[in-house]
Amino acid sequence: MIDQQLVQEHNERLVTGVEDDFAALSVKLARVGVDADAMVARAKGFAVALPSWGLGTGGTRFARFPGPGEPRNIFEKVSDCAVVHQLGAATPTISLHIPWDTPSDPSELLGFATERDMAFDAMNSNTFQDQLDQPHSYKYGSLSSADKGAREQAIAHNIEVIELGQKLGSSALTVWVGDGSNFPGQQDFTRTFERYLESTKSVYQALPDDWKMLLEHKIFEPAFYSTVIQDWGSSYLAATEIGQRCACLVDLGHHAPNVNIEMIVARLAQFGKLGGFHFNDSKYGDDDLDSGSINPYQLFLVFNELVNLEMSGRPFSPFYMLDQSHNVTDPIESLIYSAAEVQRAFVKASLIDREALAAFQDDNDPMMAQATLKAAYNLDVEPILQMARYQSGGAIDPVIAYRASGYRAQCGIDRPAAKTLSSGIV
Ligand code: AFD
Ligand code: MN
Ligand code: MN
Repeated sequence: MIDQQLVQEHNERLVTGVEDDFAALSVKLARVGVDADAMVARAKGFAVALPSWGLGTGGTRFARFPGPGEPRNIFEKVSDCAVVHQLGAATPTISLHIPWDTPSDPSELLGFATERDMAFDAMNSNTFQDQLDQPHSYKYGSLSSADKGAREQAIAHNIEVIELGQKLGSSALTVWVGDGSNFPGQQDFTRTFERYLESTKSVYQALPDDWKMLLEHKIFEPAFYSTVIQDWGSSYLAATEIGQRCACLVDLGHHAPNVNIEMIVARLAQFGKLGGFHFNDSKYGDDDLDSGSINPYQLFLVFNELVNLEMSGRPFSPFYMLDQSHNVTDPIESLIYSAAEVQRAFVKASLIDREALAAFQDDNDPMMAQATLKAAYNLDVEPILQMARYQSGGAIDPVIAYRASGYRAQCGIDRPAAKTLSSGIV
């Protein structure tokens, strides 16, 4: 962790400016009947989970350029996550990837995290790569494989992930499989999907009553012709077949280009099958770029749907996670900044005048309807985010505070690079 004294000094230098900006924004918002303090409270209540696999430098299929002081094991990843949360105050939980993060002693890991005020969010299973000692290969698929042994092995792995998650206080299993085909004719679409359903139903039977199972779809990659859960339609069908506590997870980078993601969100929400998100941004495919770095308006429109859902009074508790690969930035900086971008979209979406919007929609007034959304989107809510961080004990400008702390340089000394880093990204 970073010395809290440094954070305090950082805040003392900036707080007067923040108070002035916040006062000005409060006056502006009061004119349209919005209480700025209530928005600060909302921002403080917002949380998004950190991906354990996002703490090391990612890479492409061409190369990986590691940075200094990268975490070499799950404990060092948790330490880095704690720093992200200490400064950004929006990321109190960690989403683990198994077996990359498998602890030898789960209670030791839980204790280590708890001491740092961190908890564990959804667990991710991994049946898209072979482990050294496993008897059956996933080369031709896992939960949907034609090989019964591979399917059984994948089912058993998912159940082990649930059992580990129970020991760590998690309450969800996220299942993403790379299963698919590279050639027309390679697989029978129907039989493959049937096998997937049969396997996931077996996993679901082991799901504790208070757990959720989240299905993550992805249009392509690693399979380049067909993918068993390639779109939200397949995901919805599977989640519906599997059971009530199974729902769809939307990764923002897993869609065909130009797909209207916010409408997918609305559809899944309407039918009670919106389970969670992997936030990131993309320009071309599953780019895993930092949230809000390419298309912040899309992120805002997604949150417009989420706030709508929240206001509707229907049951609402999607899992929010970041899922990014940091290739050219310090992962800690990217995660701090990205979490704040997601939080910003949430706050802006909370400022939409929904009554006016509904009236413009019913009057068929597209100009004023879209202007109502833009009015909220164009507001600078930075003082609200800064105030939320300040009141939560975080840093007003967390990336600046992080750089000033020298944390990365210290990690560079404390963590001499290992030959292989355990983190990975697809
Ligand atoms: C995949 C998915 C999924 C998975 C991850 C593995 O986004 O969330 O866990 O990459 O690195 O593309
Ligand atoms: Mn994902
Ligand atoms: Mn992905």
